[in-house]
Amino acid sequence: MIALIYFFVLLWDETREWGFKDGIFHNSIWLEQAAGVYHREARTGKYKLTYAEAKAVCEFEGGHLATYQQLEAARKIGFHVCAAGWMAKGRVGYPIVKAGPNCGFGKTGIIDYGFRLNRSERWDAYCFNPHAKECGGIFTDPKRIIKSPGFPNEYEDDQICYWHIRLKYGQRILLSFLDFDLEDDTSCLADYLEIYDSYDDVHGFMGRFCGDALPEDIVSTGNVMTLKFLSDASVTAGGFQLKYVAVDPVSKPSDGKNSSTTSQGSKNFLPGKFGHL
Ligand SMILES: *[C@@H]1O[C@H](CO)[C@@H](O)[C@H](O)[C@H]1NC(C)=O
Ligand SMILES: *[C@@H]1O[C@H](CO)[C@@H](O)[C@H](O)[C@H]1NC(C)=O
Ligand SMILES: [Ca+2]
Repeated sequence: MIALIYFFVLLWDETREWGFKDGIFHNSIWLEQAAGVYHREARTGKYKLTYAEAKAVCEFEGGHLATYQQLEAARKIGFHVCAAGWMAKGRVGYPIVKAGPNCGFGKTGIIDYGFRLNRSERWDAYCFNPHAKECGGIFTDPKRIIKSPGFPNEYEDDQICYWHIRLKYGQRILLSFLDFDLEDDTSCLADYLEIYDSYDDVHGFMGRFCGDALPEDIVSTGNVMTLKFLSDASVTAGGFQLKYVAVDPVSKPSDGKNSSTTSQGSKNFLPGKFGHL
């Protein structure tokens, strides 16, 4: 049931319309440009972390809760997340770069909920960790193999990896799974791989996978994609290996009329349509 809900929660929003800079689509976050600040939510979803839990999430990854100043420094270089999270000292807020009606009350800046008296309230977390993470990465190569940590050996417990793929504007990303074996449970709450059609793990949810069935190919709608792998505290498995390749824009043959739209916006996954490059 939960898995079903996940599959239907496709959160589209205006972030896809963000600008382009240096040929790169900037729609949100990013580690490489967010000065070590990043957003985390609980494994069970949005707004589930108490202050103590938020702190533990960041510390588990070798960092700590970001200060207001660190979050603001990140925001100034493009870090934008529409989700309130704990900061250091029990402050709560979120960074808004681009004003929008659905987020931040039309304001930009750190939307500040202040220092919370009740630390049992549940929010997300903003962590600060300027050091490299132990798994994951940011890839801009036109093709690449992505493996779970240690593959072909089993992955470890308590792993959190984010891979952000960012290709040239106009390109799309075709993901094909080569090997797949994660701890199996019906809702994929223990270990899972999630795919987002976005440069963050908030928007554009495309699927959550576990077990040993090889998922179908997945094609992004834009030039960015995020993969998130989590393992819980017990039971591991063989892990996964997948490859992505850049799909260049198709120059539209005459469809009868000149459509100004590209394939963008179509929510279809088109495995095989472009062939495997
Ligand atoms: C603190 O927040 C939690 C979660 O929202 C709530 O259950 C609890 O009653 C609050 N405690 C106080 C003292 O307001
Ligand atoms: C499509 O656009 C080209 C140039 O922009 C034009 O020459 C051509 O006639 C157009 N075709 C149609 C079917 O509108
Ligand atoms: Ca596990």
